[in-house]
Amino acid sequence: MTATVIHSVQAACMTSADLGLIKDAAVVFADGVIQWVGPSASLPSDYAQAELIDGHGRLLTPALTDCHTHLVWAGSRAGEFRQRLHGASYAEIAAQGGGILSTVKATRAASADTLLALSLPRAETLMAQGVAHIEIKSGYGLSLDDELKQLRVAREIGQRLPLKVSTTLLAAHALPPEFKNDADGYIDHIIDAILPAAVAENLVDAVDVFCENIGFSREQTERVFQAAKHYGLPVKLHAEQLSDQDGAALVAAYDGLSADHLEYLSASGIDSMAKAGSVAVLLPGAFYFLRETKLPPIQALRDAGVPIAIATDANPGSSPFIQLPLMMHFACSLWQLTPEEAWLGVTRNAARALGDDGQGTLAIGQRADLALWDLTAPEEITYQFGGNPLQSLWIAGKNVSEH
Ligand code: DI6
Ligand code: FE
Repeated sequence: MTATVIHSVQAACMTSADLGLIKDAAVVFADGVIQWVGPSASLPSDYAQAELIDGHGRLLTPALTDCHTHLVWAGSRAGEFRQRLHGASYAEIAAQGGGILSTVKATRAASADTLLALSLPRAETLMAQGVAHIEIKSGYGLSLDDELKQLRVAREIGQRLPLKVSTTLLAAHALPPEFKNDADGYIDHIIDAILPAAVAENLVDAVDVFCENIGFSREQTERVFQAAKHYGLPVKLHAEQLSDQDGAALVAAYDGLSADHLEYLSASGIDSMAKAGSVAVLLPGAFYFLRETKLPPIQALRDAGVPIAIATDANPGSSPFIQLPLMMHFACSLWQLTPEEAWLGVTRNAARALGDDGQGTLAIGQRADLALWDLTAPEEITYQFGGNPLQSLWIAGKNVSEH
C-alpha cells in the first residue's frame, strides 16, 4: 500500500466546536482511508516512503457534504421569480398550479437522458466547490414511473462522478393532479406502489415528506414514516418551513436523521430533536430567496445542543443555488452563525444528517475525502463571495480535482 502524506497544511479537523485546528499539520491516507493526522513534526518515520504533497501552509479540511438538494429537475421558474417581484406570494403561485407542480410538469416531460444531461453539470458544479457527498431527493415526479426515473438519474450521477450520492424518496412533496382533492389516496399510492417499487430497485436511502399547511398533514406524514420503518429506512422531514405543524417532534419520534428548514420550530420541537439526536438542517438559500423574515431559533438550538447542518436545498423554486459556500456565507451574514458553526454544518453535521456518522472529520479510519483550499484561515470562505478557493479535492483518497 502506498501512503500519501499531505504536509505543511493548516488542518481543520472538525473534531471539536473550535474546529480542532492544527497549525502545521500532516494528514496521511492509504487505500482511501485516513491513517494518521497530527503535527508535521511528529509524522511517524514509517511514512518515509510515502508520496509527499506540500500544502504550502494552505487550509486542509474534510471535503464538504451537501445534505439537502432537489438536484434532478427540468424547466425553469424564473417567471415565478418575476411574478413574486410583482407581488404574488410563493403560496399563491403554488395554489394557482404553479410552484412545485410546474416543475413536476417539466420533469415528467423530460426523458431520463435529458434529466441526466441537465443534472450532471449541477453535481459537477458542487464537486468543483469541494463537495464529495450530496443528497438528492425525488419529488418532482409524483407518479410511480416519474419518481423512479428521478431516483435512477440520481443514482446514475453517483456512478458517473466520483462523488457519493445519497438518495431520498420525497414522493410526498406535493399533490399530483391525478389525486386532486385526495391527499389520503395519494399517500396510499406512495405506500402501496411507489415506495415498494423504489425499495425493490434499491433506489432509496431515506424517506422524506413535505409536512406543511400547503403540503401534507402530520397524520399523512406519520403514515409514510410507518411505511419507511417497515422497510428499515431512515426518515427526515421538511418541517416548520412556513408554519409550525409540530413536524420536528414527529420526525424525532421516528429517530429521524434530520428535520429541515425549521424557521417556525417551537421549543418543544427543539427538545424532541435534542433527545432523539436529530440534526437541524438549515437552508438559508430558501430563507433568502423567498424573502422570509422569521429566523430559525438558532440560539435555542445551540443551547439544546442540537447539531446544526447547512445545505443548499438546490431547487428551481425556492433556492436556485448550486453553491454551498454561498450558503455558509448566508448562514453567517443573515443568521449570525459563527464561521465555526458554518464549517461544522457542511462537514461533520451534514454527514450525520445523511447517516454517515463520523465522516466529515479528519480522523483516523474515516474515508479520505479531503479539500485543500487556497485560504489561510477557515473564516475566509464564509466571508468572501465569488471566486473559488478550492485547490485540490480527494474523494476516497483519489485526487479528483482534474475530473
Ligand atoms: N420546500 C422547499 O423549499 C422546496 N420543497 C419544499 O418542500 C421547494 C421546492 C419547489 O418550490 O420546487
Ligand atoms: Fe427542500
